[in-house]
Amino acid sequence: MIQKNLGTYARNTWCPGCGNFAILNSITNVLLSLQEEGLALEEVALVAGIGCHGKIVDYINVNSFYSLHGRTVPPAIGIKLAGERMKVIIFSGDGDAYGEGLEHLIFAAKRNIDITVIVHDNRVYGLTTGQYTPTSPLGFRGRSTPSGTKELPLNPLELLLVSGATFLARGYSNRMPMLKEIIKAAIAHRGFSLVDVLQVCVTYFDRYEYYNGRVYDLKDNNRQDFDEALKKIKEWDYNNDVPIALGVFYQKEMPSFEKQFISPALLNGSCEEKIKQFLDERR
Ligand SMILES: Cc1ncc(C[n+]2csc(CCOP(=O)(O)OP(=O)(O)O)c2C)c(N)n1
Ligand code: SF4
Ligand SMILES: [Mg+2]
Repeated sequence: MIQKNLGTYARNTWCPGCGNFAILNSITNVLLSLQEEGLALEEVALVAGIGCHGKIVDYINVNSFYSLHGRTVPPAIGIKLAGERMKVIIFSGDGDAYGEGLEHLIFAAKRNIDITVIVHDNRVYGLTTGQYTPTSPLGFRGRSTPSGTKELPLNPLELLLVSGATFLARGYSNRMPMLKEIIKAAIAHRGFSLVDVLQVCVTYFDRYEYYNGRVYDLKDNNRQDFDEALKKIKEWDYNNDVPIALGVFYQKEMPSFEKQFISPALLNGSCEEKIKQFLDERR
């Protein structure tokens, strides 16, 4: 069935000005354009975490699954293994993906399963009103840290690159045309893809002014080069006060996990060879 718009009857409860609107607009636009290119929306499954971000699936008229907090990846893997043709797209928060659910994310990257993870990285627990998360900067003052956090943030892209992810990008909710392009490329990628979206939470951690003055587009970077990607990813460690790159840092073609269950041909030497070659290149 061809759908002209993907709106639902659900009342939107996000705060006015929230960066989640840009992600909703971008993914809706991307899904409609993929439909025009021949994708059947019945073959798309959205998986949501728990948090403000998770409500996104209520606002898109496509099959979806609400997981538990931090548990988006296991149902997404299940859907993909049960239906190899499915496009599985996760919407997760920074608390959800990088805190509670981090171990699942690492294993999904390690396996290179063909799913897309879009992280609404507002660097705060939005739904539970302002506690700090793994990407909150040092000294972040919120409900659980009134005198400021005492620990440095995690750089999730660095961790996922070394874990084996084959597509890693960063977008920003206030750069929507670019965000659409990045999300479309992530969905098209065959393998594990993750887009860390700097999604501003206007209520608990308003960073519009900060990001607007610092973001720049990655241009002419060699996406296939692991070392170059690592260097660029490490440039901004989610804490230091430097320019912040947006775009695709890394993209590499590799056999994906689910294929190995459906194609006996891939279980023979050729698949192992490709994995070995991939690892050799990274040494
Ligand atoms: C297992 C479990 N732990 C904690 C919670 C409470 N909880 C619900 S949402 C949330 C934080 C959400 O933060 P994030 O993932 O960053 O999403 P955001 O609201 O910022 O979009 C927490 C701690 C829960 N529902 N389940
Ligand atoms: S609390 Fe923050 S993340 Fe949640 S809807 Fe409001 S602005 Fe958006
Ligand atoms: Mg959050």
